Amino acid sequence: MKITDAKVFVSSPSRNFVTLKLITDEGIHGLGDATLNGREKAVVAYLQDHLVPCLIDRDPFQSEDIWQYFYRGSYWRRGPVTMTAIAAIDMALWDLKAKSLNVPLYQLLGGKSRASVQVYCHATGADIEAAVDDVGRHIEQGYRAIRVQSGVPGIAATYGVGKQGRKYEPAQEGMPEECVWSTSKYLAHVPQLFRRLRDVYGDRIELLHDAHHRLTPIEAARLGKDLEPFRLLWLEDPVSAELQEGFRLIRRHTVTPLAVGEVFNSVHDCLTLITEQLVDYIRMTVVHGGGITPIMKLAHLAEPYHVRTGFHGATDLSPITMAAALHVNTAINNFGIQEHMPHDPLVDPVFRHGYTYEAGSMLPGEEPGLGVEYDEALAAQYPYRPAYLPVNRREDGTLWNW
Ligand code: KDG
Ligand code: MG
Repeated sequence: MKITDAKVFVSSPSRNFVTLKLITDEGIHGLGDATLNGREKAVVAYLQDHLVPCLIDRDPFQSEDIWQYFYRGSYWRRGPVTMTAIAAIDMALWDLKAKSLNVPLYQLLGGKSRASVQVYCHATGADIEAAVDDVGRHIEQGYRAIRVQSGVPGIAATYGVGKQGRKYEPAQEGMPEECVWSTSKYLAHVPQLFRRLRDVYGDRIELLHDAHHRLTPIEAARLGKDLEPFRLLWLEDPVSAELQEGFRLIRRHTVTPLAVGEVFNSVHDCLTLITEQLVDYIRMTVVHGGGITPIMKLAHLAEPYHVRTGFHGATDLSPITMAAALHVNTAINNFGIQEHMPHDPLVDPVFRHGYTYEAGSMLPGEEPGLGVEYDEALAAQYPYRPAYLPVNRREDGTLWNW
C-alpha cells in the first residue's frame, strides 16, 4: 500500500477544527486531528507546505519510521505546531492500518485492558451555589467524577466558567479577550467551594479542580494543603510547568494528587515530573503530543513510576482525538481517567463517530480503525472563523499566565 494524496481541511462547526485525510492507492483512507486552539492555520501550513510532500509514495504501515522521519529528520524538533502536525499524520497512519486489518485500533495497541473508560465532566457556576447545582445536574447524567470551577468574588470573568449560565468554550471569536486575575481572591475562595461540595454531596463523587497554571509553586502548595480535607481526585495545572523542578516544592507540602500536561508536546516536558514521581496524572494529549506512537511510549514510561494517564479532552480537540484517546485508554494498564467535555451538537454530524458515552464511562466502539468518518460536504458549510483563548493580566496590569 502507498500514500497517494493528503488533504487538510479547516472547518468550524461551532469552533475551528483542522483535519488531515491520508489517501492510499488501495482506496482506504486515514484521518488525523491537527487542531491547535488559536493557532490552527500555522499547523495547516506546516502540514501542507512541509510534511505532506514528504509523505507521498510512503508505505502507511511504517508508522514508527515515518514518525521518526518527521521528528528526527527535520532538525527542528518539538514545539506545539510541529508536534500537532506530526500527530495528525501518526493518527491517520494508525487509523489506516487498523482499517486495512479490519480491527478497532485498540486491538493493535494491546487489546482490551478494561471494559470501559471512566470519564470526568465539567461543572461550573457563576458562584458557589450555582456550581453546586450544576454538579447535581451532572450526577443525574451518570458522571461519578466532576471537575468544578466557579466564579471568584471580586474577579469579573473566571476562565472555565460560562458567561450568563452558558457552557464555556475554550476560545472566543475575534481578538483575544483580556481578563483580570487575583491570586489572593482565588486562593481564599476555592477551599470554600469544595467544603460546600463535600457538605452537599458527601463522598458520593470524585471531585477535581483546574488551577489553569495561575499559581507559583508555594501558592500551589498552600492550595493543595487547604484542599486536603476535601480529598480531590486531582488538582490540575497548579503552576505553569516549564520549570518541572517547581513541582518538588508543591509535592513537599501537600498530598493532594497533582495532574499536569495538557500543554505538553514531548516526553521531555515531563521526564523529571514522571521519574521523580512529582505528579500523579499525566495529561499530554494524542493531538498535541505527537500522536498515538509517542503517547503509548509515554504511558509505558509512566507505568513503573505510578503515574497514570488523565488525557486532556476539551472541546478544542476534535472527535478524532477523542476516539484516539479512547482506544489508547482501553489498551494501556495505567489508565487513570479521561476528560469528557461534550462537543456542540453541530460537531458530531461532521465527525460521525462510533464512540459512545453511558453512565460516566465511554467506549471506543468496535468499528475498524479509529471509528470516525469526516463529512467533507457538511464541513465545507462551516468556514474558519478566527477565535482565541483569553489573555490574563494581574490587577496591576502585568501580563500573567494564561
Ligand atoms: O485550548 C485550551 C483548553 O482546552 C483548556 O483551557 C481547557 O484547561 C482545560 C481543560 O482542562 O480542559
Ligand atoms: Mg486544564
